[in-house]
Amino acid sequence: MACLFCSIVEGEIPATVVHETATTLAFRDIHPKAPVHVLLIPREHVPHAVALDRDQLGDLFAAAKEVAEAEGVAESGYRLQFNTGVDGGQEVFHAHLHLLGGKRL
Ligand code: IU
Repeated sequence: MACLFCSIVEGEIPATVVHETATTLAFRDIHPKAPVHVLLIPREHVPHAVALDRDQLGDLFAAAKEVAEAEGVAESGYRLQFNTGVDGGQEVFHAHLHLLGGKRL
């Protein structure tokens, strides 16, 4: 089955991209649960967070820091969240780090 986030990486499905590097992409969540809600993903298909290698994890967290600064939430604080597996609430099986902020969560 086609992966939605791979399609976003390939530019086949539009997304509001806010940050990109050689290894990661960050775009706005289509159903934001906070004033700032950005998803950070590895360009490579990895099904869930626990399957990410150390480099991919490091790249995602480095990108999250940059996005938080660019979105103006670095000082006030924000939440970083991986939903992992069905019971963890994961709906899209391409690993993604949620960055939520802009209000008191
Ligand atoms: P989850 O951790 O797998 O539950 O998060 C998936 C997120 O992907 C969820 O917050 C959706 O709103 C979001 N999303 C999206 O941004 N664009 C889409 O086309 C689809 C889901 I489908």
